[in-house]
This record gives sequence, C-alpha cells and structure tokens, in this order.
Amino acid sequence: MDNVIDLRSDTVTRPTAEMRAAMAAAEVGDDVYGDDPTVNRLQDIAAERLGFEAALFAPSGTQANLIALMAHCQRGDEYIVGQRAHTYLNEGGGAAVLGSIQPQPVAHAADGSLDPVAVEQVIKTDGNIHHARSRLICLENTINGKVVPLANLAAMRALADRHGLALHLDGARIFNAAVKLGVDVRAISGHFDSVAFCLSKGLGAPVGSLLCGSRELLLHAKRWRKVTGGGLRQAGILAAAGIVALERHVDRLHQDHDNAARLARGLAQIDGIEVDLDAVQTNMVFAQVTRGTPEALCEHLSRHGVLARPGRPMRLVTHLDVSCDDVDRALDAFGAYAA
Ligand code: TLP
Repeated sequence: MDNVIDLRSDTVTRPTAEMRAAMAAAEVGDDVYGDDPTVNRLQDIAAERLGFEAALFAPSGTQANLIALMAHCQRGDEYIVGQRAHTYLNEGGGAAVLGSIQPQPVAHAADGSLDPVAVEQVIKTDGNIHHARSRLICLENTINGKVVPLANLAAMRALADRHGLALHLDGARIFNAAVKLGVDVRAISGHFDSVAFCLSKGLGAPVGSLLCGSRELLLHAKRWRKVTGGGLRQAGILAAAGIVALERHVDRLHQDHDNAARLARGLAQIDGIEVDLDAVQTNMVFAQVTRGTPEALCEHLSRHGVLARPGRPMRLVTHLDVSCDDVDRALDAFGAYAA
C-alpha cells in the first residue's frame, strides 16, 4: 500500500525515481576484482567525505561492522562496547560467533555515551594470560537517536591512544549526528580509526553501507568481506543509488529531525502516551504507552494505515518517505486510539 505511513525504521524507504534512474544507467564491472567503476566512485566519495584514506562497500551495516571488528582484532581479543550498542545487542553476536572476538559491554550514560572512566576500568592490556586482550573500543553515533557529544568522542580518542587501542564507530546514522550538530561529518569521523555508515537508513538507498579506514585496515576488511560472503559482483547497480543518497539526501536530514520533533510534541498531548521530549534529538521518538498495550495500539494504527513496532518504549522513526502531513495523519491515528 503506497499511502501507508511506516514508522518502524528508517530502513524502510523505497528508492527515489532519481536513484532508480541512476541504478538503471550504472556502469558496472566485477567488484570482487575491484573492477566496478561505480562502486569505486562511491568508495572514493565516501572516503573523501569522512576524511579517510579508503572506503569499502558492504551489503549491510551489520557486515561493515563485523569486518571492521575482524580487521582490528584477532582471535581471543576483546572489544569494549556499550551495553545497548547495535554491534553488541543486534548483530547476532557476530564478532564472537564468526571472529572469536569477545565483547566487553559497559553501561551507557543517560546521553547514550560511554564514560571514559568506566571504559578505562575494563581495559585489559597487561598481558595477563587469563584475560582476553582488549584491542578496540567501539562506539555508536547516533545511538537510539541521540547524538554523542563531541567532547566525549575526543575523550575516548585520548583514552584509546593512552592504552594503544583502536577506536571504531558504528556510524550507521553519522550524518544525522553531523546535521544535528551543524558540523562537517569529519568533526565526528576524525576521532576514529574506522567508521561504518549506512546508505540504507536516513539517506534512503535500498542497500549498502561503507566501511572507512586506512588502506591497510581495509585490505584485511576486504578479505573478511569475502570470507563472510559479502563479495558482490556487479554491485555498481547498488552503489549508483548510494551515490545519489550521499549527494542528495544528507542536507535534507533536518526535515526528518523536524518531523520527529513534531511527532513527539503531538504524542505528548495524547492521553495514554508519554514521551521524553528532551530525548528527541534526531529522527527517533521513544514513546511509552500507558493505556492499553503497545500491541493493541499498533494493531489499531495498522488499521489506520500507520505501521509501528510495539515496544516498551515504542520506537518511532521518521525518514525520507514520511512527510510533515504524514506525521499529522499518524497523530490523528494515535489520537483516535486514545479516544
Ligand atoms: N538497525 C535496524 C535494526 O537492526 C534494529 C533499525 O531498524 O534501526 N548499526 C546501527 C546503529 C543500526 O541501527 C543498524 C540497523 C545497523 C548497524 C545494521 O545495519 P543493517 O540493517 O544494514 O545490517
């Protein structure tokens, strides 16, 4: 159904007409041989944009993060990561399953960041044979829609340097963070040894992520991409949409943020729904259903053409395919539930 308002995630966007035209016209080659000119162009644009030597196209954010972790760490190493981070919670334990890399989770501060003191306490680099060796700190930004303060990134960089650790960012939504802060994305990416970001979330491409880093790191990552089945052939078809996403859809992200704020303000007026307005920073709203159940609410919403996932709290996400009018229509549907 075309007029459905899908608030489940920003992964649900359909490619724009411009993307489909670019995909149809894309020049392609075999990317496993490095022969696909469109993939190569996308990788160059991404590396330049984030300030890295090189970038590598991967089919998904999960794979971009996994091959980054596997490139940074060896069997028996450990990466330090937030307890609610996607690489820890939502990637099927891939680093442990496929990389023999142990996660060391730490609790988040209220703003989603990690406390450098708490991270320092769990670093194990003393050569004690009982321990997995700490090798990497992995951050996420945005995390659950929140922007990690730049000062925290600088502190984590300094901490990693003091202990000889690498620093990776799951920057699936790094451009949402940059747009929210009003900074060049390099103000964020510049703190890291590697950054994975997604084309297929707020930027609206159908498929794809990029892992950015040094040429040397990406040589290892490219091998792991092949090993894990992510060596694509004529991937320029996909990369062409990614180039449109990067060139056209970064500057509009503030619209998604405005729409999320509008949605949050509207929801806060509705009996039976509670929203922490201060937590709404980018394109995500978290809402607690205090009357009935989230499941019953989602059932009702779907009958009104609004898709949402039940949760406690519920996460609602705005994106390229949600207009300001759609937000108002969604609010009407929420309002009808309360009534
Ligand atoms: N996130 C998805 C779900 O997996 C939860 C979503 O709907 O938000 N890093 C972050 C921070 C992510 O949110 C996601 C996807 C990924 C990595 C993985 O990207 P994909 O889905 O391309 O593997």
